[in-house]
Amino acid sequence: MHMHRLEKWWLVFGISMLAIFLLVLGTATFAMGVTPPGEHRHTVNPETVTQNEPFDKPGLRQVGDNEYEAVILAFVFGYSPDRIELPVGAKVNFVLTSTDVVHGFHIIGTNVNMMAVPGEVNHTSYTFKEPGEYLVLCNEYCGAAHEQMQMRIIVK
Ligand SMILES: [Cu+2]
Repeated sequence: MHMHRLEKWWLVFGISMLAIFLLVLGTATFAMGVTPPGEHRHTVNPETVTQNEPFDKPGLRQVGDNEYEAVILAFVFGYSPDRIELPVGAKVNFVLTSTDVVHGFHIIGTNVNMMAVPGEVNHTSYTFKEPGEYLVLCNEYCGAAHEQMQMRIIVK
């Protein structure tokens, strides 16, 4: 079989690139222990979630100097709690899950935008530097009264 010189080079180049890619991937995975973020998944059983810590007592608790943990349950068609009050400058660590279907958790005017997925716990943090009333909306269509699904965060 006759192969053109450029074809041979192209074949060598392609195979070398593949070998380098697999070498980099293999080194990162097995030698350096790099894993996708999904490795730190935090799961719960959605059927018993309301009986177990911390979702048996959703709400706000102080965990530090002007730092809070907000445990929030999303369900059709609302959030528990549906209102939290915070002092200005409070850092809030949100812990969120859903008891039924997929919901959204978007704090309007901020970059906080999470999904509430049954069986999965989502985390994020946000510092409320500006006083005001923050509206939280569900932005994953979840049923007939989806547009009524909301909560408020009052910062003063
Ligand atoms: Cu919803």
